[in-house]
Amino acid sequence: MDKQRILISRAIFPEVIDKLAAHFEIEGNQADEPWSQDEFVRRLANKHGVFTTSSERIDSALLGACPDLKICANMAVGYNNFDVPAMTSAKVLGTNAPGVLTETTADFGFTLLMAAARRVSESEHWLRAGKWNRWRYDLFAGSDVHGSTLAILGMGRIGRGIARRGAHGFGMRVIYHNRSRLDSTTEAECKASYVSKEELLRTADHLVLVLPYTSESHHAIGAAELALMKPSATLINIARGGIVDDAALAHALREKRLAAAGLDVFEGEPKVHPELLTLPNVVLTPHIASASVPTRMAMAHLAADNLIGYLLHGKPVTPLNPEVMEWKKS
Ligand code: 8YV
Repeated sequence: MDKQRILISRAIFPEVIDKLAAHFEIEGNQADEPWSQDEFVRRLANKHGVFTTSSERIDSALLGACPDLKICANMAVGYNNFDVPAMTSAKVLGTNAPGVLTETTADFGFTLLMAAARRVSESEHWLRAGKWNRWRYDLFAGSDVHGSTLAILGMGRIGRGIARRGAHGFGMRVIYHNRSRLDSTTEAECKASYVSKEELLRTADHLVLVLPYTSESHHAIGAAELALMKPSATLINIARGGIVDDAALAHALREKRLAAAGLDVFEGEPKVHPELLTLPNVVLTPHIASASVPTRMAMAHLAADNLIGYLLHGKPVTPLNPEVMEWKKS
């Protein structure tokens, strides 16, 4: 029997390519060329599966042009790049990569929190610019992390990882808001108390965003929400661009309505709002929260295992729309 055909849309670890090549006929993109959506669709038109990152969009137009497609395996826990209802209608399975990146991403949430609160990037730039000629009592004095109030918006796996770090490692008081409240055992493990979104914003010393991006969470933090926050507070976004109104955030940071921010994700990334680039009180990183070598490797292997599991055995590891499996394409 002929091997099934898959597209790997971006450069990826060679060992993951080898693993997939043992089972499939592969078209890859190890040169990591930026493909237009048309180019992506053209290459996918005769494939049975695709390995995606969150940069590739799976929508109904693409699905209509790819009649053989059975599975899209995202190397990401977030899947706002997938139109899941359209995939379900087209009998195309979607899979994501949950679990394997939880702790690494929670580590990075804390990295940004510490860096923003203690003004790490700002002070390093100043030092490198040769401006350090003497000590001063208030030199880059920031806000404390230990013992402060850690507020988490979105309390999935990563949110809970951040809560545990804050409560157990830094003696922080942890509050959270989520679509649904956690059970009391999980709340106790995380030492986290459920509050309304308004109380979360008003009380936060450090607010960390870890919620998925959907039409409801678009601009969940805009000018009105920022106005509720303490001027001494910090805001950390490791979730998705578009959850924060970046223009409103830049304005609040410039006006010192908010002390500092740490951002790993941006509206329209890799473009960054030009005003954010000019502000000293924001730490900016290029969507690297899950980027430890072991974790990126685990994410890539999980996406590959989903392709192999589904296309060869009908058993994906982490399906998003498992109902598709009942009437999958032959
Ligand atoms: C990925 C992420 O690195 O998993 C996610 O949802 O945002 C990141 O961990 C990125 O999306 C690449 O696919």
